[in-house]
Amino acid sequence: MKAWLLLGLALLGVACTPQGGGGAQTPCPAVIDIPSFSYNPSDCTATAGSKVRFKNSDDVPHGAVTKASAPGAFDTGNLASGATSAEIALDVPGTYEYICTAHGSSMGGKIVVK
Ligand SMILES: [Cu+2]
Repeated sequence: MKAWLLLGLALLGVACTPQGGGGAQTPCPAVIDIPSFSYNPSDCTATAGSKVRFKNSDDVPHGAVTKASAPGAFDTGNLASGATSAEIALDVPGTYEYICTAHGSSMGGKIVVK
């Protein structure tokens, strides 16, 4: 009985071991969508030199502006419902944390540029 319990715990331990580490890394799409007071995807990875746009699919204005910690700055300004931003060049590697131009840090996301 006790041996089975130990075996079970050992198997559970193997099953819970992270594979590869670092967690899920979603590649950034060409357009990051803003469907409803959130970014989709809100956390993605891009290659240095690539470009991204933001599209507001919500029915109120949203946008995206980098925090001061970002290695490069961007600011889409407020995007009206249905509007898509200009292309944003992601040239400098690092973590670009951003928040909403209209709603501040209550909406946020990040792009990791490698
Ligand atoms: Cu917003």
